Amino acid sequence: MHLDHDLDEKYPHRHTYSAPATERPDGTRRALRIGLGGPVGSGKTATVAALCRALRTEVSIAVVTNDIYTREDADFLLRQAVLPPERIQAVETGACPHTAIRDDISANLEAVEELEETTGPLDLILVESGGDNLTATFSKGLVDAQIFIIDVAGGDDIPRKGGPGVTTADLLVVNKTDLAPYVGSDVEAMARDAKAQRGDLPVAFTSLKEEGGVKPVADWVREHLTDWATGSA
Ligand SMILES: Nc1nc2c(ncn2[C@@H]2O[C@H](COP(=O)(O)OP(=O)(O)OP(=O)(O)O)[C@@H](O)[C@H]2O)c(=O)[nH]1
Ligand SMILES: [Mg+2]
Repeated sequence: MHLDHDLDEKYPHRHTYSAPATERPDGTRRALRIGLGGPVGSGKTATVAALCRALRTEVSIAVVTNDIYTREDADFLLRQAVLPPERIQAVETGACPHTAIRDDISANLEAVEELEETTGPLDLILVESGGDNLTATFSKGLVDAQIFIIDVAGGDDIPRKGGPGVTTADLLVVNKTDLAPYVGSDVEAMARDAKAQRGDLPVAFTSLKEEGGVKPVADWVREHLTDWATGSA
């Protein structure tokens, strides 16, 4: 009796996606997919908007947003006209945001693939998760790299608390540094704690209210795009 097989059929695995193919049918490299996650209100959409403005003349970009019941973030990006409308797709998760980026990624994969088909060839697709908690991370079947965004107003003990986003994201962003004096957050202590949690993994400090404030994140994305294009990522 094939017990394992029977169980597989009865309880199909939810993590059934393997890493997506990195090449298009014509042999060229598909778009680099970067996920942006982090707590509610930390500045994910503001970072996406600033990245689009910084990079849209250099590379071909599209965006997927995730909200629980609405299209708020996609509508914000449309109002801000950061990209042509056909390059912005909204996914309504209808459940905890991490479910749609980690457990059942089918709606997000569909959105990414549709963007590739209808607006491609693309160089970069940014996937913004709905705001969640410190445990939310993206499936490696959905994105090639992930950015975790926290902010100084959420409490300067967040890096010390760790969790998979803070500890393992390819880039940790500490946003809203302009607010640190007003909320009594110690940015240097956040940097020390982040270093202790992450070792050599990079951390960027941003204030998106300042002109060019997204530069450290944009530079990191540029580096990844170069590695991706040469096949070393
Ligand atoms: N002062 C200050 N405000 C910021 C900064 N970045 C974003 N904000 C503001 O913070 C609020 C939340 O920003 P969003 O970009 O919507 O945050 P989000 O992480 O996308 O939020 P959800 O998608 O709802 O989880 C908005 O009012 C932004 O204008 C910053 O660097 N400094
Ligand atoms: Mg948002």
